[in-house]
Amino acid sequence: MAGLFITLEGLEGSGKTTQQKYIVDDLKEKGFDVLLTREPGATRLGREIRQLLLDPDWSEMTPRAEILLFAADRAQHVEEIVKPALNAGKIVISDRYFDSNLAYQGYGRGLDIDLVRKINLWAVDYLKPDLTIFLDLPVEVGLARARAQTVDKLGDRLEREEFNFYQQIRAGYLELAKESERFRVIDANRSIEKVKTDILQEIKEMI
Ligand code: T5A
Repeated sequence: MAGLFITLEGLEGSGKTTQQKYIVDDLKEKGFDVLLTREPGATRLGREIRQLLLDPDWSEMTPRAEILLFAADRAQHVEEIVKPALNAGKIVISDRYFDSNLAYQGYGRGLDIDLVRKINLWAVDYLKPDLTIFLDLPVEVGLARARAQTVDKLGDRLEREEFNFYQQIRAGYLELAKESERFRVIDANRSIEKVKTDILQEIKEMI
């Protein structure tokens, strides 16, 4: 495909949303055509799925159902938004992609990683990112940041999970990063400015 596909990964509160605008501004300034998108919920179907996934009322949702709902959102997202933009030569920045499924549902819920990977690769028609920026920080810092900005301090369905769930996710991301050359691990427990500088440097090198 003609474009470049960059994904942002990390725990709640790691700063993905905060950093997006700097990335987009920087790339646009350099003359690139950029598309910013996210998971779950970038498409019409995805917005419905997002409601189901984050609503605390769905406490009975099983891990397998959860994987498949995220994968369904992703399948629609790739076909409707990501692939057309890449084919048009754009740089696509996605806030989360299938590594979230591997980290949260695979490592976090303790499900078979290879199976979660297979489901996801099939769902996205084998489209892998060119570069994945993992914003790493201690779980307690991320959750404190995320909870400080939600009206309901208990948070959404996933934010109500135990501390240990997030520790497994963080360890899972670090494991994924070790296995794959497309990952860059950035210390997100620093000032917004410092994190921004490192992210922009990684993207510059990639381009
Ligand atoms: N999920 C998702 C799965 O389980 N499987 C999947 O396959 C997928 C795709 C999505 C949820 O779904 C899960 C993961 C999530 O639980 P979401 O609402 O999209 O939920 O939530 P998040 O992506 O987690 O978004 P957050 O807003 O919680 O995290 P961000 O975007 O990483 O953090 P951000 O930028 O909003 O920052 C949070 C706060 O911290 C401050 C910001 O100002 C903000 O107040 N901040 C900093 N403060 C100090 N220093 C810094 N360096 C800071 N950077 C940001």
